[in-house]
Amino acid sequence: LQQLSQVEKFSSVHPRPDFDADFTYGTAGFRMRAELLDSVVFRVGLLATLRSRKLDGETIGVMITASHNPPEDNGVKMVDPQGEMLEASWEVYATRFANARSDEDLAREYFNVAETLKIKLDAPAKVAFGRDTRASGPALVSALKDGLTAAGAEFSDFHVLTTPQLHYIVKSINTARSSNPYGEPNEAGYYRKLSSAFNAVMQGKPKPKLITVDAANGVGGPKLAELLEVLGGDVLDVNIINDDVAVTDKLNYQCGADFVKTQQKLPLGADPEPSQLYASLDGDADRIVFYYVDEAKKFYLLDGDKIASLAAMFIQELLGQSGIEDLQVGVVQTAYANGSSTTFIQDVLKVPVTCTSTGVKHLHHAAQLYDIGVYFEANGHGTVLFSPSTIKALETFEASSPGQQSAVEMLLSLADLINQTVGDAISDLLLVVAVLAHKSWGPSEWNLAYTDLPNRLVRVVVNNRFAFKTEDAERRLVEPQGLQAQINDLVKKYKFGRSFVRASGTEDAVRVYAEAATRLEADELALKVSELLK
Ligand code: 16G
Ligand code: ZN
Repeated sequence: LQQLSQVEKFSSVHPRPDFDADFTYGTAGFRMRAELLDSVVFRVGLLATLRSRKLDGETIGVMITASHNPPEDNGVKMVDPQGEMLEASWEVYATRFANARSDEDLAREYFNVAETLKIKLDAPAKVAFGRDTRASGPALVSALKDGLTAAGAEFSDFHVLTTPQLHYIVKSINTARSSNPYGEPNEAGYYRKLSSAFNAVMQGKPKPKLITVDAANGVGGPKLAELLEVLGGDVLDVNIINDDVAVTDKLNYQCGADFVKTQQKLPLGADPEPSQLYASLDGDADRIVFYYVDEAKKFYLLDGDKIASLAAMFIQELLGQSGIEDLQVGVVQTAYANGSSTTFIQDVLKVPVTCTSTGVKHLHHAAQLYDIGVYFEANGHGTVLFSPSTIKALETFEASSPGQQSAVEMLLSLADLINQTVGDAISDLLLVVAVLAHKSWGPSEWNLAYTDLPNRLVRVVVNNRFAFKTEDAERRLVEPQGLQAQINDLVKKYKFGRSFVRASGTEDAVRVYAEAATRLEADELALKVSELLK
């Protein structure tokens, strides 16, 4: 009960702002203008402490970032012990905490959650946290520390990190004393793990051509530079552009993965060099897209679907060479995946594809059902998960030829190279570079595997986006009634036509996606479906 008065006392220093709407812990945690977040972050500190207590003192992560949002925004999200997103049932508590009207209400919510979940308030709790480079970060970190102090958690401040680095550290802390530690639980350990895996995968391969990486003027720039230093100068030539984190207004401005994916053009500061490989990270380095220009300076995007196809192809080939027969690689996508990528993966690679709802947690969980699950959103967030039994099968496999042996070793090195907790732009960059080196491919050869169907994404503001209910991984509307039938009638008229409508989880709008055989038809289909919503 002393703790409850502590909670109230500290909370009075972090009052809930005047804010008409409710705060919601959504797919990306809480995210909004930074000046509204002080009380929210304080309260996340309280909840993270309870979550750690609930899980017998395992370390919970808290990341302060707003990813690709503009510099004046910030956000906060919790990381579960194995480096996964917060378990969905706790999102409700996060939302309730954030919306408590007064200090007393908050203390009551705190007590109620502890009671409902039978959490002992004197049990030990540990929380590890980090932040991106936003100017509002340090103040939010102090709010978080106050929350952790009020609730009585032990905490470690990892300062400025990429989101995937924090996920890595959380998993590493919690597996440190297990028979299978994930890695050294600190930043240096992250660089060492990635660089030794990359060196193993690249053994005997020539040094790749210069790569230009746009770091969105975010945390990925300095962190990639640190990794390259650990790798050593003669392994990889990377020209990092948009790596100014000192001028915080430059973050994500005309650059970064989201800009390049949505605008389909080069970021600020990139000189078009034909056939060179380019990549853009987002503001917290958990998303990456690649691209290149041809001799005529025409721009080609290599998005998450292209990365998934490349990774699945390489892994499928290695499994074939290894002689292991009972391991299944599968790909997980969302409805936004380009139809050509799905066809290519299923029909050419003969790899099964699962479609899930938008949002990393859905893809991640579906990928865990495969022995090796490749998941990517078209926007460039994704990773490849190797199940524990797959790792065991690889480690104990008795190869009957050197070819089999090297394929198995390669798969094991890939499992170390690829962040097993969450999509990681830096790790995905190394993965793509390695696969291209193995195939002796440049970006245009990679792009040739399949040709994207022309597509169009339209944002439509409607009266009530919650009226739009979907099924079948968001591919079909069940409400408003009758609308899906009208969409179907339109789609039928277009060659390779496909279209779906879903409410955004991050904005007050509905999104319409359409693809068809030609650019004009894709645009027209998107427009016509949008008109149905008015
Ligand atoms: C969130 C999701 C992202 C998804 C996006 C869709 C996470 C960590 N992030 O940013 O995966 O692509 O929402 O946005 O899950 P939308 O609902 O506005 O289309
Ligand atoms: Zn991000």
